[in-house]
Amino acid sequence: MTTSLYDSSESLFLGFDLSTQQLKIIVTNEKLAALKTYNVEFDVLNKDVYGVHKGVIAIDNEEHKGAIVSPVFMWLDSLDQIFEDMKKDSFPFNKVAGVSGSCQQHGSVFWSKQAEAALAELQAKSTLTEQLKNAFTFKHSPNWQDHSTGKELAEFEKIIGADNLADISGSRAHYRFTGLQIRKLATRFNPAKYNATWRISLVSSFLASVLLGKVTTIEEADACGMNLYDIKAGDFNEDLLAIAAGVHPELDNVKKDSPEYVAGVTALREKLGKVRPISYESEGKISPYFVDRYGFNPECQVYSFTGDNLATIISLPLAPNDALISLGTSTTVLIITKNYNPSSQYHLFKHPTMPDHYMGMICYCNGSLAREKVRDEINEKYNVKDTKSWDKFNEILDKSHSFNNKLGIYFPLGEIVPNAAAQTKRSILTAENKIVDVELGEKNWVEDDDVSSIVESQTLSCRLRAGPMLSGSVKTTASTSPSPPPEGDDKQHLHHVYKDLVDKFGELYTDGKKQTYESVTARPNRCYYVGGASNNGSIIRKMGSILAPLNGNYKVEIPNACALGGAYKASWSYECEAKKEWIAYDKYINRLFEKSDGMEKFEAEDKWLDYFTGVGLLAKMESELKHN
Ligand code: XUL
Repeated sequence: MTTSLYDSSESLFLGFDLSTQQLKIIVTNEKLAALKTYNVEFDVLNKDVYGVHKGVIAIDNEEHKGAIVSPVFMWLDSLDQIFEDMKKDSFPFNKVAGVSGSCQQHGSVFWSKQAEAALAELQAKSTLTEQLKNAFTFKHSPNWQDHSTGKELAEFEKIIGADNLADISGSRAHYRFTGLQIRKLATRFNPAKYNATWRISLVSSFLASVLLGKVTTIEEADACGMNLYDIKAGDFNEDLLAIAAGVHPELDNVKKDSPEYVAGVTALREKLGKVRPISYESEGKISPYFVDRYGFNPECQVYSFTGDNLATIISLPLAPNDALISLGTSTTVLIITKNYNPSSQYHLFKHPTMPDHYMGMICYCNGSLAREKVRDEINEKYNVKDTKSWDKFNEILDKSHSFNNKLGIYFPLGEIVPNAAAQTKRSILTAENKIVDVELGEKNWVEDDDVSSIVESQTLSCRLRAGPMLSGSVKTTASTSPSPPPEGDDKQHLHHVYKDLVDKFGELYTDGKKQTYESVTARPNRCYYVGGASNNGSIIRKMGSILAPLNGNYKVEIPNACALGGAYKASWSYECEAKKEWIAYDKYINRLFEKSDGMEKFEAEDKWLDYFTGVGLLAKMESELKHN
């Protein structure tokens, strides 16, 4: 008898990841072991039919400038294809106890009135695409890279205001957010097709719906990427629905409470369906189509699917106040928090598995590109032959142990956070506490200063913006330090530090909001570093010394984070259902620490107090930046 990879697993779980360029499935078991992955690339799947490039179609005509879409049928074909591949690989579908997954955020799928029956009657003998060909009103789904909704963005913000919209929905208006995309379709792209739409899903609830054979509810965490959902009220916001539906009194010449207004808002509410609060409960059993065609166990449960960034945070043992810092082309910071402290400069979503928790997301444009420019400048100065080498940059960075009252802001691209034009700004804080702007080559500022400055300013920006999201933590030393001072002394000391800071710089504002004692003195619990630059030990050690988390810095390598998050969500839900109780997700996922696959703790000096001056200097420099 041949032994299989799956013999020692009691139950299997599938984590889907429907991203921009591919559909991936990861197979895990009840012990959270990742056993195998499968994937289908959209650019090679039915190339002649879909003709996508990097998974999307860019439409560049006058009317829809900046539109970027994905074919819905391509996703359906990829689902049949991936299961076909797994079947060929003798995958034991009958052992799958539960599925969940992660999907690109913000995209929407528009179901027609024929969808309900078509989904319910799927037959194993033909494909999803053949049987669902009349199930959609729009055959394309707007992609998160879409920029065609400038008009709608202006309209949402004119009526609601950026900060107010962030207060209600967790984010100010963004081109890609679903509410703006819906308004575009409903008012200018194709009102007839919008009106003919029976239901609207996000990409996450679309995939869950296909697997269930019925249209399911929108998942609450992913709903926070729509600019429509009132997070505190736990319901769609009527004003925002009216804008999206094209019946807003101030925009669409429709009287409030007129039949047209009521019908417009009610129709959109019905299309979106109810949002179910965060839950571990199953949405139902897998559709007989997948049982008959691929051999799934008819008892296999489908748990709600969520957005990809949300799935990423549940792929790691993240606890409240932890931060995940992704150092790619752009820098993205994800924070787990209990504080609902919205800002127009970042996003807040509900946490997908921990009720009363949120995920904060800060997206910077300028990440590795800006650091590489400084590296190139250094390599040129020192005639380093290998122009892409980080050795000299790191050697200089390793020598900088504390803040030297010099700071630079490096934005080769216009920046979102803070909202500013492309520029470079270098400043020195004098002994008299004056901030003096300098150019490279002036007042002792040499190329070497740019090395520490860029890592410092990028990290201080995260520290400043993470502060309001974190729950106040008043400790001056990390718990790993040899002798942490007692709480009382700690508090007193911090009050002095804070007072010094305000004496030096005055009150601090970030993105128009006042920083408080609590926000400036909040420290993250743990920091996790992922993505390209997390492989540079000098950079992450420096970042770790400035952010100085209370319980350690970790470098992590998780190539399938989104899919894994989906699979863990499925196995956690399954275990909660079996025990009939809510298992705290952070406790459940903590067993990953025991395995520590791809997770490596590293030591960094604790320079948290030392960098208070840097915090003040950066806040002041940011207030002087040029805008477009
Ligand atoms: C997040 C966003 C992207 C997509 C990528 O707001 O737009 O990260 O989710 O799939």
